[in-house]
Amino acid sequence: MGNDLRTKLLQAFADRPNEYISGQELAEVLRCSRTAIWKHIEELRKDGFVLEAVRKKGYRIVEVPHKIIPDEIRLGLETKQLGRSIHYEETVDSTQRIAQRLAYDGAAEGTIVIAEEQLGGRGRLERSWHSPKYKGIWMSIILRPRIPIMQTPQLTLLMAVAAVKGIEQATGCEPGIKWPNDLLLNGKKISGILTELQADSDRIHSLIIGIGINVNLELEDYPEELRNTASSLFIETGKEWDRATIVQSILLELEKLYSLYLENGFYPIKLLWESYAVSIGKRVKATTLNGSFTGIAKGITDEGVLLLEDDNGKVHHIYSADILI
Ligand code: BT5
Repeated sequence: MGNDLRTKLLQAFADRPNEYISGQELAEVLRCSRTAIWKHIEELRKDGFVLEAVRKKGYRIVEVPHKIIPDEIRLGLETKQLGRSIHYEETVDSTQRIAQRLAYDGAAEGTIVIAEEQLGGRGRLERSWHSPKYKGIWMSIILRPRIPIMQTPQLTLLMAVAAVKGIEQATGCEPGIKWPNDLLLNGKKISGILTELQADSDRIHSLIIGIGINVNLELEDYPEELRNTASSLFIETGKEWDRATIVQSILLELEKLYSLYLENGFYPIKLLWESYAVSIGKRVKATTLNGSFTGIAKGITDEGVLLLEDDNGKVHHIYSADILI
């Protein structure tokens, strides 16, 4: 019933483009209360519609939400394999979960899952990833590399480099990488990467790389607790960006780096990663499941492990942690 009203409301606006329609009139045409109209207008706003409200005149739709339509991604996509198969949804719990299922069912390498909104977007260690509708890139990519399981962290670092290069190509902004998986712009987190594995003891079946990029989020789109640490391309540049273009350039960069990696190993990726890293050479605090360590981040190993030298000169190998610079 509620959705029915929403459809009728949108139809009423579509029938009279650019005109203001009063709440009273809408209520009469749709045979409902003005409160119901108001409630649906608020819902539309949350979903990315821009509605203007003028006293004594009424409401008018100024802008409809921009979606990432798969055809838009395909048009102008220069990759051979990555993103050639696109699974697109409006609302999902997590694109990772869908990609896991597709991978299990045998989806081709390079298949991507992309959604306008995630209700249960995840970070590492079951933390949540805030993914509001139409505002960001919430995407999972299925890869099937033939590499030893212990090398999988390298793919997270590779993805971070691809994302930096892709964002730079599409927007001119160059984010820095904070080990292992955060992209920062002016010190704030604009993107995070989550790599998950389907494997048995000696073979990787699939690697699901999830990436969240805050593209057109405004400060109000974040919950209070993220406003000091998170940002978006829109907040940092004052411009709205086309998400499909960013997806295309990231997929292209990822494809190039991935084949470089499969042919030549991690070393060339490591050099690139180090050139974008913001934490190396600095004093950082690493919080791991086994406690916290403070010291100088010396670099990463050939496996992608962080080397942290504490105040006594002891070097710790950090496999997974949250880093405070
Ligand atoms: C990450 O975890 O940064 C990995 C995020 C991966 C998200 C993508 S979206 C597509 C795919 N589908 C999924 O379900 N996930 C992937 P981590 O390093 O654990 O950081 C998580 C922390 O970042 C949270 O605890 C918050 O503090 C913060 N956070 C949550 N949402 C954020 C956002 N949109 N922007 C910036 N910070 C955020």
